[in-house]
Amino acid sequence: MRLLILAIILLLPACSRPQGPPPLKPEVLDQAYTTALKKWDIDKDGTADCHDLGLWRTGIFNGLDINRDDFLDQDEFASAAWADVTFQIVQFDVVDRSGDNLISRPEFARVNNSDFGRLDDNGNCTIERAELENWVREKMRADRRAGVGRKDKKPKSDRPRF
Ligand SMILES: [Ca+2]
Ligand SMILES: [Ca+2]
Ligand SMILES: [Ca+2]
Repeated sequence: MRLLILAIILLLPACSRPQGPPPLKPEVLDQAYTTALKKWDIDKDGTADCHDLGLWRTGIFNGLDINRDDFLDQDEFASAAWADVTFQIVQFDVVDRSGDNLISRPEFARVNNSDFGRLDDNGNCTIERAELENWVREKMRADRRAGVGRKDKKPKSDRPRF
């Protein structure tokens, strides 16, 4: 489903109609921002940034490092895709930049997270409200094209998912 939405978003510029941006209620944006912070603001300082991303990755690394030697071998890394969808695409050999057949903490941390990267449009390592607003607009536009909800009716749920 996420892939379908992404595909629709990617196809949008090719078939966009000349119309203004859809109206976005402040409460919808607030809710989206709250949801994003709930997921990404690990240190609870009110901002979702790369420091949070580092903390999040450290937690995943700790969970995967079964023998606690501060490295991930191929067996330990095998479960990484369950914890972070990024690793469904990024394989062991790519993460292991030094080629020693072990993944160190810095090697693991330097792989960008695909979900965070998608939201952080300007690449400044912080998810801002404006970026989230753009994302919500795109998602609503995609939903409308996919026939989710009706123009004259309130959609079943205004809660965007990440
Ligand atoms: Ca934070
Ligand atoms: Ca290990
Ligand atoms: Ca940003």
